[in-house]
Amino acid sequence: MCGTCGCSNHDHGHSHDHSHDHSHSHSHDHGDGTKITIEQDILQKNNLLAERNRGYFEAKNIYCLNLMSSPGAGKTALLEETIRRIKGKSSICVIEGDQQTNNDADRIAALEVEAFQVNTGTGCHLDAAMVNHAIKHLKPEEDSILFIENVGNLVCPAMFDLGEAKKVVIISPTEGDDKPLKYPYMFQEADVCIINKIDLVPYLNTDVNKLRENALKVNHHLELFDVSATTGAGMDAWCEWLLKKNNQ
Ligand SMILES: Nc1nc2c(ncn2[C@@H]2O[C@H](COP(=O)(O)OP(=O)(O)OP(=O)(O)O)[C@@H](O)[C@H]2O)c(=O)[nH]1
Ligand SMILES: [Mg+2]
Repeated sequence: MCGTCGCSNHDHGHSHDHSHDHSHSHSHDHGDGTKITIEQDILQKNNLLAERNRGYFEAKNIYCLNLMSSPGAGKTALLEETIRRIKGKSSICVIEGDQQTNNDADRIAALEVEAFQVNTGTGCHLDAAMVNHAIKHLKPEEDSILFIENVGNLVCPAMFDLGEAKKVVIISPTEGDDKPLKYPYMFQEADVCIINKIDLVPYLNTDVNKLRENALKVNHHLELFDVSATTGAGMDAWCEWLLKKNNQ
């Protein structure tokens, strides 16, 4: 929970044109002054709504993946390359989370895939209410894949269940090999870890074996993929996994 940055305190006193439902965040002021109670309230409310999202996805056989990483690890680039490869094989739509801009939704829309941009303003993660709002607009088809690109942040998104089937953390070697140890919650929560920008490894000091080891040290259940969204290396294995899971 972002108690320090205060991203759950949406009473930031200005109006801005973003599309998510703030109702989850206005119930904090219990007057008892305990942050723990507030955090429990927010997470509990989020979890209830996440279960509703999950029920909707299960009923319609929508395979929902929550992609998370630090800013710039390549979530959108990975999505673009994934979409190019699987577009004819599955119906797809995308929820894009960013603090500001429609840039990422525009990048997805350029591939003729429907995308809904959620701007979180000062918020540094998506929550289940925002996803619930977005799916009412997107109306994903039955038997489809719904990708959620979370706000670029290796910390807070790990705390918020969105109702997804799988959480996917994306890490790039440019970030160094120690990140799973420094930001363990994200890696603990994730089901899949994609090491992107593998094409840059020859130019960096990062030890990718160590990066893998560190990720598995935090969570030995992680399924690992090495990919380059730019060169396409490793993309076949990732897309194969994705389509196989979607058909299960
Ligand atoms: N060399 C290389 N560059 C990549 C790769 N994937 C992404 N990039 C570059 O990394 C930069 C960031 O990529 P994005 O896809 O915008 O990253 P993001 O995680 O979506 O960023 P935010 O949404 O802002 O958090 C861009 O300049 C991409 O071209 C890759 O596999 N190899
Ligand atoms: Mg992006």
